[in-house]
Amino acid sequence: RDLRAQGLQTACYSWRQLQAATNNFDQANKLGEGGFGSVFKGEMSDGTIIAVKQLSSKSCQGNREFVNEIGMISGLNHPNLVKLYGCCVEKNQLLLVYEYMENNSLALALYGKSSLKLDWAARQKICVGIARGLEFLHEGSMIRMVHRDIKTTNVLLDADLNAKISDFGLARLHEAEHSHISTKIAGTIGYMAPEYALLGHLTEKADVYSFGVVAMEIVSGKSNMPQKGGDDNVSLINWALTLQQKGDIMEIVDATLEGEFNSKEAARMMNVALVCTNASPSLRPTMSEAVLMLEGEIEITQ
Ligand code: ACK
Repeated sequence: RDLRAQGLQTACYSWRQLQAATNNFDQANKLGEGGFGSVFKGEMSDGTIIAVKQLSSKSCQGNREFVNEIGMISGLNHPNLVKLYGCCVEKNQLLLVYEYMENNSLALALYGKSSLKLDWAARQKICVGIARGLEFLHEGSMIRMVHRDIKTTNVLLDADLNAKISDFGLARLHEAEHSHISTKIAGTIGYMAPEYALLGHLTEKADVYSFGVVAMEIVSGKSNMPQKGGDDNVSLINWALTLQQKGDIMEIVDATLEGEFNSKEAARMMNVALVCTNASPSLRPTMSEAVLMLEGEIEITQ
């Protein structure tokens, strides 16, 4: 009812269809779990492989994010955004149906046990892909949007290692030309822009900051997620800034890849990461500038 009231246009799947596709939500088909519930792999009768996100409980928060996610991305089409095929709201269930991403999340690719070997070319492609997806969200369609929760677990990789942004549960429309003050701060520690985390100032530049953290992780192979019991949430950024001041920023690059190191690509990604994580939002580039910087089309000025 909610969805129709909002005039949302998205394909509706029947419960029976999704039950058949996932073999009755068999645990063997479970791709993983998030704060919202579980994700299952499925195959439709026409052979399309899908990922089905099932909301675990009917908590108000989850419900709101579910409806928000449909509202935000139904109809958005971009090669660097995970495609929402549709949803199912039958039998008191809330299910979202997405295109299936063969190579799981970027976090898993970087830090998982059976991590993919991502060479510099792959890392550059992933970094540019995320930047293009965000550029599209910010300025490429009729609506302007802030994702609010860009991090390595919310970037998924397809069979060809194309990066696509997922999880739009926290996304917000950019309502005004000027920054808007958010009363409820939501996002992930380690990725949140300081002006947003501390003051609630939400603009596209908050996503630019989170993107910078992700870019730094892609280059360094090190996570910026706070460690349990750790006391420094922004260790990676602090480390990079210290190295930058000393003039040896390249020390941060992933040691396992140093041998096959393409210094131009890695240096560019690292420098983009640094401008994007500038403490002052006005000194961060826009995402279209970041794309051009990554491609070497414009100079990076700190
Ligand atoms: O890193 P992962 O394997 O990739 O673990 C998470 C888990 O579900 C919870 O979000 C995976 N996941 C989410 N959406 C998709 C999708 N469209 N295709 C494949 N895996 C997905 C994600």
